[in-house]
Amino acid sequence: MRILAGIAKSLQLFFVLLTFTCTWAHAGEVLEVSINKMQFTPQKIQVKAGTTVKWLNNEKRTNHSVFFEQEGLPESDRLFPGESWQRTFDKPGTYPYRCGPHPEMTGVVEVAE
Ligand SMILES: [Cu+2]
Repeated sequence: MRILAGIAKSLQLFFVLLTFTCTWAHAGEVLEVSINKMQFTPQKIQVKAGTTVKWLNNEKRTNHSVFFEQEGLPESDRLFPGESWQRTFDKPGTYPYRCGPHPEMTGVVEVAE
């Protein structure tokens, strides 16, 4: 019985920690945009302020980048298949972007309060 009580205590602690970790992770959520078939998917993503957006290149052989040209920011590094790049959005607003080598590939991040 002693051992069972010990296990129950450990489990309880485990769930308390799990709950705490999930709550904390929610504050800085990470959402993913897939890059595949010469498209950003979803093309328009709506997030809350404080969210990190991660772009993942799911192509077989094409490389892309994420370029917030209108903001005057530098282009991301070229993302080869399997590579990703991320940006955290702290301020509400509309953030259009495009792919560096393929200007016809566009997307937008809408950040709400
Ligand atoms: Cu591209």
